[in-house]
Amino acid sequence: GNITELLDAPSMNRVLTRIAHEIIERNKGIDECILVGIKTRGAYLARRLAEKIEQIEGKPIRTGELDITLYRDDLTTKNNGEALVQQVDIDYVVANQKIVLVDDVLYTGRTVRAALDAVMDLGRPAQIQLAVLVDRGHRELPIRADYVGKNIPTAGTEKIVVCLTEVDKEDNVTIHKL
Ligand code: 3GP
Ligand code: 5GP
Ligand code: MG
Repeated sequence: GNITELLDAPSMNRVLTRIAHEIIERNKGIDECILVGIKTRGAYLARRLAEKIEQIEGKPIRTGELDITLYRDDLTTKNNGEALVQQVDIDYVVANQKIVLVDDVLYTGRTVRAALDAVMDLGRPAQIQLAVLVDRGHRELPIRADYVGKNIPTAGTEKIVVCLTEVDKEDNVTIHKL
């Protein structure tokens, strides 16, 4: 199929810089915020945002990670099509804090729903926000992102490929039409 580039490395960097500023602005600082990245690529994006926020604010922001796997193709389990939390790495008290979930691609919203459950199991946050690099549409749940890098209306048959230097040698976002 054909491949189109949606974000190159400089554009991705600008988008992340903009989201870092938006997070600081919306929360009037970051003292009560914890960035929580959804593995794999959402966790790397959360670390990049944390680095930018620290540069802008002159102090560190707390970060954590969630490992959530989607069993979309697994017809052998009762969890078919559902997102399951595999691991929670948040070494802070979440009660009364503002949690900013970070993921690479937002699609059906099922991964985020599982992330909301995992965070709320740890305590009662003051607020949970969501930042995504790409919103490709096709939500199956009433979930939306507070910070969006790029809105990309997609067909169900299309695939967004997010490459990050931490795992993929390069930074870019492409759409693959099947
Ligand atoms: P990620 O862990 O960095 O998000 O799920 C494993 C990888 O497969 C994901 O990487 C994601 O980039 C890619 N992927 C592409 N389409 C899908 C999809 O529909 N669901 C999930 N879970 N991952 C997808
Ligand atoms: P959702 O649970 O919203 O359907 O999907 C969110 C998760 O699935 C993201 O973390 C992402 O890894 C993956 N995902 C869904 N669709 C795509 C896609 O088109 N491209 C990529 N890279 N990941 C996707
Ligand atoms: Mg992801």
